[in-house]
Amino acid sequence: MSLQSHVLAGERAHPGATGDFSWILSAISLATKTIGNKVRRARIEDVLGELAAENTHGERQQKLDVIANNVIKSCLGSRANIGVLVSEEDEEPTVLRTRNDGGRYAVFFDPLDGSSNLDVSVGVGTIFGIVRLPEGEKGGVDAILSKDSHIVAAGYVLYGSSTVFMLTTGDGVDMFVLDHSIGSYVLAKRGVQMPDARQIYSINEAYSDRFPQGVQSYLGWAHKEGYSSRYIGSMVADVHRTILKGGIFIYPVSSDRPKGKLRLLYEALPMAMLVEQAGGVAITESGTRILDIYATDLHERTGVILGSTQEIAYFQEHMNKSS
Ligand code: AHM
Ligand code: MG
Repeated sequence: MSLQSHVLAGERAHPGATGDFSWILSAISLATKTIGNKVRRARIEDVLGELAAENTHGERQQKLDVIANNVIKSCLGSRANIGVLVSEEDEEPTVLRTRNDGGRYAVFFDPLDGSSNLDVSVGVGTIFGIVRLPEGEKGGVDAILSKDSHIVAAGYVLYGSSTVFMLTTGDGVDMFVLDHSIGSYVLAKRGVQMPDARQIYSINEAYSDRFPQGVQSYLGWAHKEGYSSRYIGSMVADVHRTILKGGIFIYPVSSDRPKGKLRLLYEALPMAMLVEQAGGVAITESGTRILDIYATDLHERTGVILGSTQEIAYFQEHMNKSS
């Protein structure tokens, strides 16, 4: 079954569905196929490497960050039910239309996460979350930061040895793989479930000395227990492995990054929704459920700990003991 027919079938099963999702998801599907193609051809088309300029967060942008951002914005920009687009690459949101003019949804995205790995052909990905905007007059940033906005779908596309699309609309996680011969995402697994336990941790351990005491204590314990370490440094690839094989992914706050590195709206929240829908847990180091955090700033950062239920329980024991 293709992604398109899967989404349409899901909508048909819900009386009163407006077809909004199929419109938005078909735009995301088209955008990610285009980005995947660019990623595969990047060396040939000479679009690897950094741009001379930094983005608004003071980070060096890769040429492909900008290309991927433009692709998504042009695909989503034509969908009449989208009110606002929020991208990691743009300081300001793109406001397309107000809620009263039919802009029922906001889409958050990181167009090309892990892009600094592109030069060495490591898997990178696109992350997105779809948020239903509250009724009323509000539009733009106010609507997104309102406590009445709810994430209703999330997903990522991993451009790896195969191109994988993981999607949740709140009813489990489904995995699609791009069949290049027909140009469609085809359903590979319905109802993906994360294993409850697996002795693998995924963290940039070189920063250990700067992590909170509880994180250091957890790592010391995991060493003694014989855990394995797997860290690609590309969130989509690390989270994808964690969902399929189990284990724990940790990007905590640190003394030099007191708010963490990863972004709440377009990295942490979509991944948290996927992980929970796959039967896992997604929290901050203080134990707050990521899906319960409301952003106060579009580009807000947060610590991210997600993974198998048992592994998160072990992690929390160490955090609680050290607090
Ligand atoms: P980016 O959005 O600028 O690509 O940064 C996010 C990436 C994640 O993919 C990954 O988990 C993390 O940065 C790796 O950071 P570090 O190199 O500090 O381990
Ligand atoms: Mg990113």
